[in-house]
Amino acid sequence: MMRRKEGGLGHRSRTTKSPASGRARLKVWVAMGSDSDLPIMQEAVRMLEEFGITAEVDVTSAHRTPEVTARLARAAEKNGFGAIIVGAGHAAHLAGVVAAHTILPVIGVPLPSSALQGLDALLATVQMPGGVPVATVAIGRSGAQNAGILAAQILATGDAGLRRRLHDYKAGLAAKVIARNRALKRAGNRPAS
Ligand code: AIR
Repeated sequence: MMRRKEGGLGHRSRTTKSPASGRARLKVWVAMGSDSDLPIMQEAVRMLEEFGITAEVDVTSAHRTPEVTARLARAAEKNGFGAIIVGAGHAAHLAGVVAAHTILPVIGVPLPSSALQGLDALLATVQMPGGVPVATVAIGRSGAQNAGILAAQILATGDAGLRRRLHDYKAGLAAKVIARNRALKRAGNRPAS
């Protein structure tokens, strides 16, 4: 299971081989500013697991452990990661700081942990200066979920098996909506109680 040690490497898992290509599969690093962020960031991990992607999770803070954050970000490429998901709340500089130290794609998840309900984190994460991109998703749980899917889509550009799983996932989403619409019609257009 994941350890939630600030600054230390959290959940570790082995590098797996893609049966199709024989190449080492790329992992996704999931970093967050505090263990209080974990209940929401767990959504990103859940999506990655659904697509069979290995996730490693760390708590590391741009403000409280700046050196550790820089070291982990610099090491990510050689440690076998293909994409990075970063969640933080308040004055959320973590995604930008990680992006400053790596050429891997960084997905930022603004978290609603402050009195401003994530609007502060959204602006801090999305408003990056030219040259240092952070692909920012929605505030909170949907954002964390989409960050997991987006990371899978990034890795899928080089992985046919993962592309198939993403096609299946999309087909599953559509099937659910169609089934709900049928149920609504059966219930005479009334919501199920
Ligand atoms: N945070 C931690 N270090 C820098 C920032 N911006 C954020 C965390 C969390 C919030 O501050 O990402 O959302 C509150 O953290 P805590 O540890 O006080 O619960």
